[in-house]
Amino acid sequence: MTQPFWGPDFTALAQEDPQIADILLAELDRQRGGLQLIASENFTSPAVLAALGSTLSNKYAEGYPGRRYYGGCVEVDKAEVIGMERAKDLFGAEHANLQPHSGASANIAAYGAFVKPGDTVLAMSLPHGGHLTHGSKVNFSGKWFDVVSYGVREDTELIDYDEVLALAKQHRPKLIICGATAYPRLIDFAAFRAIADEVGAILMVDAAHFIGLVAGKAIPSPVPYADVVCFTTHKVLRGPRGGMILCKEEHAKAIDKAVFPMMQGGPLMHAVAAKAVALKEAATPEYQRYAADVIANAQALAAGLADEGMRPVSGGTDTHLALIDLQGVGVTGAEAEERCDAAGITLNKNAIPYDPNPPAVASGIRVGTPCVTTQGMGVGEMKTVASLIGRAVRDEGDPQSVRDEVGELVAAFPAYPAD
Ligand code: DSN
Repeated sequence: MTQPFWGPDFTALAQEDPQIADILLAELDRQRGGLQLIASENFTSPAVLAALGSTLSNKYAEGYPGRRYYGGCVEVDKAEVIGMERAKDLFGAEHANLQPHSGASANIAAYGAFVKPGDTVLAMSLPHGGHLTHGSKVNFSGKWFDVVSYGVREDTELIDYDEVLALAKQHRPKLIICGATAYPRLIDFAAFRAIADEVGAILMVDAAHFIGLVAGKAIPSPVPYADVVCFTTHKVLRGPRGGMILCKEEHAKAIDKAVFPMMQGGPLMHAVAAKAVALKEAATPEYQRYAADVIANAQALAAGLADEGMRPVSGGTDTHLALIDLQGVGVTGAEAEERCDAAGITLNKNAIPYDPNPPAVASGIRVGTPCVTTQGMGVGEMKTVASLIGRAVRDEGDPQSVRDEVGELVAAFPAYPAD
């Protein structure tokens, strides 16, 4: 095989567009130079990046393998078929669609396949950890559907399955959604299946946050229980930015038609190929160890933050993320995000259940361990990370001294090492 001319160096870009080349290099420095604790981010592999930066980006391929609306799809067809087969094998799914451009696009397609504007949908409320696309009034989901929300109990901060059942019986939704962006605990998919069956609803699992843990066999899978599972590919799963859908064979046609032509035009074939690469990586024993380590690190980080006087919502985590209530240290989420940023620690402010503050201020932060675990950090380092966050959040001393220690820590576990 000949060496592709677009090989992984910045020379052509740096010569043609130094402004953008500088931004790419500065962003690489930023990712390497600080602690990346956004629960929905990861460091994808050089192989995935190579597929993303490939000439597959040039190809229009509206349709599906063997049924395209353009000529010249012979090679991209192969990539998509390989990716679909890998997804079905990895997750034990009957059908896979790799074309959604994002998690939100995947969710729009699932709505499109199963409900019509005005239909009733039951989903987790955003302030309790759900997602914008689960019925927020500012999102298509809240504008087009009659969305009823369930939340977590105030005393346990866990999903109240009795409330979900009661709401389902009262409102008879056509679609029930489970899955969240800031819920640190396992979701009982069997309970949701039983509730959906009781009222004759379709069960959609938005697995964007935790699908990588499922791929690594570190937590139970929603696939046997759900009619449809939607997710992003760039979180714990460590693939390219993008979305994916798994479903039962009986729903395959409806899902495929909802992705294209209802919701999208041409698929991003470079992203589809990169998803295939990530799925191959996720099928390895190394990835399974990684997924288990992500959870062990999140648990160690939550415990370390509790030692710093910051309360993990629900008492801890079963997954890759912890939601931390800062009311005990008298700092808002917005202040904490800003102070951590100044110290080279990237995380996000986050509403906690029953939050007295508005979302732009928030009483909590969300921390996740996909990135630091990819870097090779373990539970020992999580104690250090917790202490650095504690000093930054409490604004003790000079943020530069925390920043210097962050720099030393990440230098020992470099993201994208040079060799
Ligand atoms: N924005 C993602 C997150 O950070 O959880 C969800 O879409």
